[in-house]
Amino acid sequence: MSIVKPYLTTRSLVPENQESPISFLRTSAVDSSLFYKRNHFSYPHLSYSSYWIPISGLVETPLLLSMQDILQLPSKTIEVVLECAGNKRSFLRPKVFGEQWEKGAISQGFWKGVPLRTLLQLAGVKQGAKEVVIEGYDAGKRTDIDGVFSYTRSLPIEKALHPDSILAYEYNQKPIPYKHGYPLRLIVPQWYAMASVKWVRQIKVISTAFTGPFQTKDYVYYPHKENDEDAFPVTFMHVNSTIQAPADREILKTGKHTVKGIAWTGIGQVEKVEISLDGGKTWLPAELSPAGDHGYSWRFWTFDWYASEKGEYAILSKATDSNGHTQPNQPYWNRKGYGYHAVDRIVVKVE
Ligand SMILES: Nc1nc2c(c(=O)[nH]1)N[C@H]1C(S)=C(S)[C@@H](COP(=O)(O)O)O[C@H]1N2
Ligand SMILES: [Mo]
Repeated sequence: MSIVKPYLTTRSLVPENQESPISFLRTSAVDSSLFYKRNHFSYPHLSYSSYWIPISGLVETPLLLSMQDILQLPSKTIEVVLECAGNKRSFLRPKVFGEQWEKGAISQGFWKGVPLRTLLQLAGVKQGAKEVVIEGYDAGKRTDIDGVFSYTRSLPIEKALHPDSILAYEYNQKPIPYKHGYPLRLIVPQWYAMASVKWVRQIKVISTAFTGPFQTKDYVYYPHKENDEDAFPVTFMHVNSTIQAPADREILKTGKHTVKGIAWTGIGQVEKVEISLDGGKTWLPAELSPAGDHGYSWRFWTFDWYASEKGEYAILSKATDSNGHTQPNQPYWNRKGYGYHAVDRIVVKVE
C-alpha cells in the first residue's frame, strides 16, 4: 500500500510561496512539512558558523550575541498561530493584486525562544526609545521603488517588550526549519505574521518611526482604489474562522455530518463559533475545543449537522471573541487585500 500524504499548494516558486492544506491541519502543532511558506525574496545564504546577532541603537551597552549566548538565556515555549495578512485575499471582490491565497496561509505550532525583552533589558534600553527594528538576512529588489531592500520591520517598543514576543530557535521541539527562519526568527503573537521576521540579522532600538517599505508600502490598509488616503498599518489579527470539513463543493449523502473547523483572533480569546445553514438568518452554536494556554492559538470547533433533504447548501461559520468582535458578513475591501475575515462559507451538495 502506498502512503498518501497531503501537500502544500504552490502559489509562486521564486520567491517560494505555498499554502497549507487547510483541511488537514487537525492538530495544534502543525507538522513543519505542512506549514505554509511566505517569502518576499529567494532564501538567504547564511553562514551558521559565524552567526552573531548585534543589538544596537538606543541602548546602554550594544551587544553582539552568539547562538550559544542566546541558548543559555531563560527560554519560553508558546503556542502561536501565524496567519499571513493576505490569507483569503483571493475571495475579495473586486479582485486585488498580490498572492492569490485561499484559506491556507495560516499554520500554528509551539515556538521556543528567548523573549526579545530579555535581550533588550540586557542591552539596557535608553530613554526615548520608540521602536525596535528587526532586520532579516533576505534581500532583493522591489517593483515599486528602486534599490535593494532587506526584509526589515519594526515593532513599537511596547510590543517589543511584551514578554511573549520572542526570538525563537525551535519549532515543535526541533530547530526551526531553514525555510521558516533558521536559526532565529521573531515570533510576535497576536499580530499578522509579517511581523514575525525570519532569519534575524540584527536588532536596533530607534527613537523615530521606521519607514522601510515593508511597513510603509506593504502591510498598510488602503481603503481606496485610486488613492492612498485614510491608510493605516496592518497590525493585530482579526477574529476569524475557517471551515475544514466538509470541503467546499463536496458531494455528501443524506444523514449526519460533522462540520469541523478552526477559529482564532488577535487580542483576546475566541469565545463562540456559530454556524448558519440559511444564509446567515439564523445561527447555531458549534462546540469549541479548550482554549490554548495564552490565547495565541486557534481553537478547533465541530458542529453536528443532520442533512435530511437533498439539495445544495451553503454552510457559514462565524467566530466571536472575548472583546465582542465578530466576523462581518461582508469583507472589508482594501487595495492590497489584507485582513480578510468575513464569515467563512462553503457550498455542499447532498444527494
Ligand atoms: N525575513 C523574512 N521574514 C518574513 C518574511 C520574509 O519574506 N522574510 N515574510 C513574512 C510574512 S509576510 C509571513 S506571512 C511570514 C511567513 O512565515 P512562514 O514562511 O514561516 O510561514 O513570515 C514573515 N517573515
Ligand atoms: Mo504574510
